[in-house]
Amino acid sequence: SPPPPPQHYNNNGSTKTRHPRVLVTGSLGQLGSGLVKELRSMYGAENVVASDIRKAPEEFMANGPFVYADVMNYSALERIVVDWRIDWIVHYSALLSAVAEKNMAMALSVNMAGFQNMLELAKVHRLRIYSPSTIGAFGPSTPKDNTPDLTIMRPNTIYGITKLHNELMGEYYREKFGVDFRSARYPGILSADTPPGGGTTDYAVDIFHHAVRHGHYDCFLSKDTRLPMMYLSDCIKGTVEHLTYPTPLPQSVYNLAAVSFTPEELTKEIQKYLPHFTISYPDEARPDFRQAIADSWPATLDDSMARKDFGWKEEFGMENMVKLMLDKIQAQVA
Ligand code: AKB
Repeated sequence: SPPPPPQHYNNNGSTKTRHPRVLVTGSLGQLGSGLVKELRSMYGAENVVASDIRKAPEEFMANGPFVYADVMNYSALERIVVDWRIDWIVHYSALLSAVAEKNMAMALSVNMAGFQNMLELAKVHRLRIYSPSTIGAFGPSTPKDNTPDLTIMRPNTIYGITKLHNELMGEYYREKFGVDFRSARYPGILSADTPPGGGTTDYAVDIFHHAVRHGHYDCFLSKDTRLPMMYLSDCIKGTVEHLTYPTPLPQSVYNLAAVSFTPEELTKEIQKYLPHFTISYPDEARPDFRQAIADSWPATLDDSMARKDFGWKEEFGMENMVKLMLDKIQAQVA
């Protein structure tokens, strides 16, 4: 089985070990704040530089360095890398599927040009770079069930096209320039404290808030739309295991999965705790635009290579995830 994550980082072959200094972009998003917290607990607050283009809440600022980083501005990014002596980048800034579909020009800039800036910085400054991909990188001609890492990839959304482009560019930079590029295809991520940012899987978070607050949810996907999902802490755990693995792994990009469910199955699980909860679905003749996006994605993922190569294993299945989401949201409301 894979060795545990390193406690120290040996920079440039010196015999002295020290913690890596990590820059996290998009750190105010659904995933960024949790990852920053975890990395700070491992490496010390001063070694994890959080960044975004919005002002951070006070408590975020108090917990360690936070800087403005526009992923479109190469020289400003380079200044951060140099000034802070950055070793690793975790690149989270991106427009998600639903928002990207409505803002094509911005999605191309942020998702592709922004990523390209980070990749180039990784090449020039010999940085490790972790940038997640997504189930959205697959497309309608991809086998839907137990989708493997290596398969047909013809995404038909702007989000998917930009993410697949990034996977290929990362692999190219690894092959050509020796950049330590790492990526995982995330499923939909469920979290109670941080809201998702405009994706197709967002229904699986919204449903809990509506169930607890209003007892009803108007779902934008059809009841039998099966998609891969994961609880936030599992996603952070898998990301940290992958990011900190001491050597480059056999593949640059891995599928990462935990559970798969439909809105109807999720509703039934919620109703075990909230029996009066009701849900409605769109009229089949007039589907929401996100239905076509969801229909082009896998229903279940094969992530056996991540399990084999870096020991990935989720803690949360459907039952404990639903219970925890409801407990957390009920505590927010009380
Ligand atoms: C989205 O729905 O766009 C994201 C994703 C699956 O990448 N959550």
